[in-house]
Amino acid sequence: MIKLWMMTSLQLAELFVSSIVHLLYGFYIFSSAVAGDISQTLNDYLFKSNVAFGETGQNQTNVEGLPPIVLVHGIFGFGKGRLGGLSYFGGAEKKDERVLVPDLGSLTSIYDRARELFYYLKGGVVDFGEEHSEACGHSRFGRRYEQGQYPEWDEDHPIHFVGHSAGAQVVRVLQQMLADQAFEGFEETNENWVLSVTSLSGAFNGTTRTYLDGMRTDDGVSMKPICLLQLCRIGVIMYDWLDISWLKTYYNFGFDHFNISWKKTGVRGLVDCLMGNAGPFASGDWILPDLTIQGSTSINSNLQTFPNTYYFSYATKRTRRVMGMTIPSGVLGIHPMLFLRVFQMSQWKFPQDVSPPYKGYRDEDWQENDGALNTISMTHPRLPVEHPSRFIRSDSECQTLQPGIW
Ligand SMILES: *[C@@H]1O[C@H](CO)[C@@H](O)[C@H](O)[C@H]1NC(C)=O
Ligand SMILES: *[C@@H]1O[C@H](CO)[C@@H](O)[C@H](O)[C@H]1NC(C)=O
Ligand SMILES: CC(=O)N[C@H]1CO[C@H](CO)[C@@H](O)[C@@H]1O
Repeated sequence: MIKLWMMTSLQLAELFVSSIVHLLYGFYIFSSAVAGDISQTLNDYLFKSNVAFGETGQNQTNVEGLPPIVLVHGIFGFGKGRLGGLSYFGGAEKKDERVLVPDLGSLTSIYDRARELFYYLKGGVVDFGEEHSEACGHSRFGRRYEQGQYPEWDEDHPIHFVGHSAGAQVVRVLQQMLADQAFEGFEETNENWVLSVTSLSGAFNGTTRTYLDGMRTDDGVSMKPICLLQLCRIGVIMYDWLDISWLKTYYNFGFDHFNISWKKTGVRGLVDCLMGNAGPFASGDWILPDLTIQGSTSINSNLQTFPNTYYFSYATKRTRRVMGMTIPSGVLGIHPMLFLRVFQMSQWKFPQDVSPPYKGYRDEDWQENDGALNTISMTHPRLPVEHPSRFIRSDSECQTLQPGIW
């Protein structure tokens, strides 16, 4: 009894600490974006320079030139134009106008992101597909992209994709959709529309962090009743229901196709969402279920590594092994928000009483991590079948590039 009580209070304390840390961090990002914008505006106003800032015309495409590079963000990520002048990719999109940074929603599912990404590039109204949208209870059609960012996109004008974290998986799903001709009205798509995929800490095989944040270990789809993700769920529903337009242009979770706004659902809709009868969290059509080991396995079972595409992946870790134990690699050099998670993930053990997510699962394989993902998940797709790969320590080992292998 006392032991149970101790465990519960320890868990509550942990929940309290992690929610405060995450809230503070979110607030810090948000306020630095606002501060950045204000100082930029003041600057422009005080020192009106005769150099044109920002957009240099609408010439984003260049048929003769090199293929564009599309940077795909991960969870809680955002594209160009969100959070004011802040850049998710450290300003990479400012270096060249052929670098594109789409905004795919920060908590939307991998499937929905891949659909959105296609129309962002090709242009048109986002079509989530009839079957999927019915199953998940959202509108079939989403945002309209009047002008695609790369309308000439096809087999002869392929694109380089760079995906961070969940973004890497989004690109793989998109490539499979292209191969499967899954976009109505675009029957000529194929896998060779993708010239290369570069994954930065890609979430290929899921992450044990999802369980620490509150996903259930037995199914990998639903949440525990009390956890960080539940707080996040309530926050997101309120944010979307209140639908304050300037806030939403600033930061958007990407659930507009679920019609959560009070203008569309009223108070009853809010109650329905909060009770878990409607919305993305009810149907599981959001990012976390896609990032559990079970979720990734089910996505991966339909994804191929294609022979003509170049695949690169960069894996990261913030742990080291000391006397058979995996521990965080240091106090400095790890972001304070991630430190606790690096530690927790390095100690993570799958509960004994539920069946492991796949045959041959071993806790020690999953202990190396960077606070968000397990290193083993980042190198190449492995679940449910291992895809071809070659481990490279330094770029010099990789003289000639070879397609069809990670
Ligand atoms: C856009 O590109 C075309 C051809 O590449 C060029 O002729 C035109 O001047 C460019 N326009 C702008 C606004 O840069
Ligand atoms: C959401 O609202 C739009 C119109 O505002 C409607 O066309 C669509 O069917 C609605 N979707 C759902 C899932 O209720
Ligand atoms: C961490 C990891 O790689 N886990 C597994 C991913 O999937 C394959 C196939 O089931 C396993 O062999 C890996 O061990």
